[in-house]
Amino acid sequence: MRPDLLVIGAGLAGLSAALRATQAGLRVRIIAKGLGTLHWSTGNLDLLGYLPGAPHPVRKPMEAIYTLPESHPYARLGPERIGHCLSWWQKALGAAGLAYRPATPARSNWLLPSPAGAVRPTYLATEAQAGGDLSQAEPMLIVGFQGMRDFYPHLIAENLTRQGYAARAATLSLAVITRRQDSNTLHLAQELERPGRVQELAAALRPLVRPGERVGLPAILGLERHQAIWQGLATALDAPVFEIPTLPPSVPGIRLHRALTRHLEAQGVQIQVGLTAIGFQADRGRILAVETESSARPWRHQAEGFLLATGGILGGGFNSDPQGRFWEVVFNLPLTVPQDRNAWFRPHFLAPEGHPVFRGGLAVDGCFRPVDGHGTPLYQNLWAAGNLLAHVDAIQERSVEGLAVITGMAAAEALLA
Ligand SMILES: Cc1cc2nc3c(=O)[nH]c(=O)nc-3n(C[C@H](O)[C@H](O)[C@@H](O)COP(=O)(O)OP(=O)(O)OC[C@H]3O[C@@H](n4cnc5c(N)ncnc54)[C@H](O)[C@@H]3O)c2cc1C
Repeated sequence: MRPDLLVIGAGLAGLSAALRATQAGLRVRIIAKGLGTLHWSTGNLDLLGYLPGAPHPVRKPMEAIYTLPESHPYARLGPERIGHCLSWWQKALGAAGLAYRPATPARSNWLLPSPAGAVRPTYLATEAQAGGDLSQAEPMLIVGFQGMRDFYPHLIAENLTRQGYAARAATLSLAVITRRQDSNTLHLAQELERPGRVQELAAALRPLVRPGERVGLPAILGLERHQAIWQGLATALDAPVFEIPTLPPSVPGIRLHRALTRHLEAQGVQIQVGLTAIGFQADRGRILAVETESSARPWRHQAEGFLLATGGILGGGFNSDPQGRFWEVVFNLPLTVPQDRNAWFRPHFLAPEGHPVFRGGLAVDGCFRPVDGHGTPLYQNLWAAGNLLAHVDAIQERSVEGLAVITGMAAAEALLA
């Protein structure tokens, strides 16, 4: 059946837009080349962690939004609308089986330990990661596993201690969880779901934990039965337990991805991964169909409205060539990225202002419709959201998930109006 809305891209922006549109009664279909980049993310929602050029994390992101340039998507929406989107999303995720917690005092950022022992500002934290709150005084015991790649408890504890947080480290044998030599975080999370494993892990941890300590572990505490495993371990240890996100594959990001896609599918949304959009058909300012690659001729997907959430250069929504040309791959929409390779980067790799290429993207109007150089919408029934938007460097300012969720929802609300 022809959908009311065809979403192109199954990352956090596309999924959040689909969630909002479905709950308003639209028939939604999602097509995507791949799964999106949620498997890389911490599973938390970063709203605004750093302001350009400022060395310290933002403590009050809603207040900091007033200092952003007018063209920034957050500045255009304003803190009230952003707050509304976030509480809606938090409720929807709760219904999908994933609980998120805001920090106290209200409308402030959590400061949580990163996998390098740095301080990571985030706005909505998973319950299991919130236990690492660095504003709490309880000392931390960071525990890793010998042979586990990319998680070094001594490095984390040393870096936290240097910044004034009470932390020490310990290492257990990986054999406590698995006999497999080449395990990644996903395998370990699945191993911990086997009967009896949590009790075995608690027995190995118990002699290490001192009274009053909280225990920080890599984020591997279960995939499907995460809540039961995390709480079961804390009960068995009689100590608070928290997760620290790891390098990819990131188990909390995978949990978020699964919760969202299952929730959408249960509401009748069709999600088709493996379809690469390569072109479109339009007539008199309206998109009629999007075309995807197939072995013979392109496959046409018709809908009333279209929402582009293909994620910019990292997600695959933009492409570039060695001459410096940068283009949007589905609708060939104009981009604000400098079309001269020499203008992409500043001379210093770690320039505090960031690099122009990362701030470039798709310019939209107040309703999230892509516009031409004069600010006029190019198509009446095309909207865009997520990391392909212009005037924001989401990785530098630590706003990746916030930008995806908030603009995804706001674009869906604009098309519903
Ligand atoms: C290299 C890298 C670094 C990252 N660093 C961080 C970080 O530091 N901090 C952090 O929190 N997160 C990071 N992330 C995670 C990521 O940016 C966010 O999780 C995510 O929120 C972006 O949302 P999105 O929906 O806009 O885009 P994406 O998640 O990128 O989704 C894009 C979707 O569009 C699809 N698509 C693209 N082109 C086409 C096409 N032609 N036809 C059909 N479908 C298409 C893709 O397959 C995908 O489904 C990183 C990701 C990458 C890849």
